[in-house]
Amino acid sequence: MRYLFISDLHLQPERSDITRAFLHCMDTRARLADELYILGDFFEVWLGDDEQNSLATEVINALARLSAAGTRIYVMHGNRDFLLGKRFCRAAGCTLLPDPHVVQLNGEQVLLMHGDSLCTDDLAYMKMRRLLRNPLSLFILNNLSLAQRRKIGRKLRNESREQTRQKPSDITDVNLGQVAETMRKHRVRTLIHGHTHRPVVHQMIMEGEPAQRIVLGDWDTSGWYLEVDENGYRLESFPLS
Ligand code: LP5
Repeated sequence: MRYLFISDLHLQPERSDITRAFLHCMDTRARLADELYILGDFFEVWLGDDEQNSLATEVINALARLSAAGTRIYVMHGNRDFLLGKRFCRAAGCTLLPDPHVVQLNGEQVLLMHGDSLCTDDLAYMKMRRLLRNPLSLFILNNLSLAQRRKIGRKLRNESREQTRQKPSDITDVNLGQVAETMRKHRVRTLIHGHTHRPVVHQMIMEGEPAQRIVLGDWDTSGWYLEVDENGYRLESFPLS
């Protein structure tokens, strides 16, 4: 079986180059995959499935075509698009995965996450995450008008942009103790996540055995994907033009 993983595309009307690269990827590389996994922050900001614009329509149609062509599609929430819901998934022909989620890839149990919940040294973010992601907040957010959500979303983005600039880079990366604990808890030797925008394959030793943490890249000056098949794991990038 062949699997394709992407995350952190941050699709937005202002970056038509990223949208073009994504659509091309869906019509080419993704067609060769049995399963496509989108591990969060697919959109720059997703304010709810009632948000209708030409970008959303184009993306939904591309996913629906891919799904109809036989590739199973799985989507996980990121910190920018956790309001992505059932209506989007139904239209796009994809399945929403919980975070974390364990899948079996060619016989190996592999843990999939967006990655933000591993950044436990970022106390201000952790506090905000707990506040926004509890069921009561989600209920309230989902029942606000689109205009109110837009206003709050803009405020959060601006505040986050300002604060992230001032945070030391080790604070905004994953906590390695949290990584080890999470991998142990789920009994896996491979973890795939995005969020930190630091794409690399970390080889590690866990309990005397080889293990790996594969960090997907964000799509900005380059596009990134991870391909998995019988020959192993390949993290690849290509220039965005
Ligand atoms: O996204 P990224 O990688 O740049 O930064 C993240 C953390 N920031 C966020 C916030 C998002 O960027 C913006 C959220 C988009 C809105 C989603 C839609 C739902 C909106 C609700 C609609 C009703 O996730 C950033 C991390 C960084 O990753 C690295 O891990 O550091 O976290 C922060 O910057 C959080 C700040 O430290 C704390 C912010 C306090 C916000 C106070 C806002 C007050 C206004 C609220 C009005 C109700």
